[in-house]
Amino acid sequence: QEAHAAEMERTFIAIKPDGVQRGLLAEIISRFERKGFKLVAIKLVVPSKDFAQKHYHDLKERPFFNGLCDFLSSGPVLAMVWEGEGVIKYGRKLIGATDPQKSEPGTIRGDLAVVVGRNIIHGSDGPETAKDEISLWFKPEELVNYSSNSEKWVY
Ligand code: RTP
Repeated sequence: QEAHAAEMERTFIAIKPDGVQRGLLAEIISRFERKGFKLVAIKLVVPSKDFAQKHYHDLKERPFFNGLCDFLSSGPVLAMVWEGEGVIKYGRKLIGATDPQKSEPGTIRGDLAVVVGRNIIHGSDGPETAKDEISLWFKPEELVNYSSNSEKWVY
């Protein structure tokens, strides 16, 4: 069972300061929970600007990089790790397109956000980023190992 948990796919999901301030935590968590994914780590943090720059290092050449890092460090962020088969790709699907004007209704951004600079949530875009982001935001001991049920229909 431990070996199984160690191999299970994980992704980093963060509710950005706009999502926290708008009171959307329960709504967003509930979408991941109801899908059947398993929460293995969660904490509320105000990242420093330096930390935000580390998180978004891939985007440092983009014109919006500075504003984006200011925004991410402007208030509490709910950092989470979710686990389950296909959770990286399907997590992105639940989240919807980066620009909420293009996200489909039914997705988190499609239903709950309007502009790209305030799109309420972040999700890792692939296995490598997921690994990097989980280790940037969490210490190994903050990832909780537990079995959510004894059946196989929930991860
Ligand atoms: P995320 O990493 O937050 O899940 O978003 P993403 O992969 O869908 O989009 P990415 O291109 O990695 O951009 C990261 C975040 O930067 C902000 N952004 N602002 N034109 C703009 O002002 C602009 N473009 C992107 C968004 O908050 C986006 O989520």
